[in-house]
Amino acid sequence: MNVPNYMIDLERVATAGDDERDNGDGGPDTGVVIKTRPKVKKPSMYKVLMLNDDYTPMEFVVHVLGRVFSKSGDDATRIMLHVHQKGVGVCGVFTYEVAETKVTQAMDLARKDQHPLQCALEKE
Ligand code: TYC
Repeated sequence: MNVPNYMIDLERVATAGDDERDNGDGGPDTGVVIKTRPKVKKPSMYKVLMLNDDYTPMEFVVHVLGRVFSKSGDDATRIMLHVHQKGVGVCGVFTYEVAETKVTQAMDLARKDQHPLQCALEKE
């Protein structure tokens, strides 16, 4: 069965009762557990990008970077200035669901204050 790649595939853990290991004595199969190597793949990672615009106040962008992306004041200011000067910058790299949640949180804060701030996801 296909499971998300960050989960251990439990079907790969078999007991003697499940397969050809019945010894034919009619008694209960003994509970020998055969553990195969768990399938563990690294999840894909996604960059959260922040885009420049002409209207969102610098102070508000720094606030969002602190609140949503847990950046220190210095890091938040550095990222904000990078975006302001280059047009786009990276706020962080996360698994898909975390990245998507942070985009939503940042843009919800902006929308509440009527700022046009935009964020986007980019697969690494
Ligand atoms: N360019 C904006 C200004 O001059 C500041 C800003 C920085 C806006 C980063 C958005 O993602 C952004 N007020």
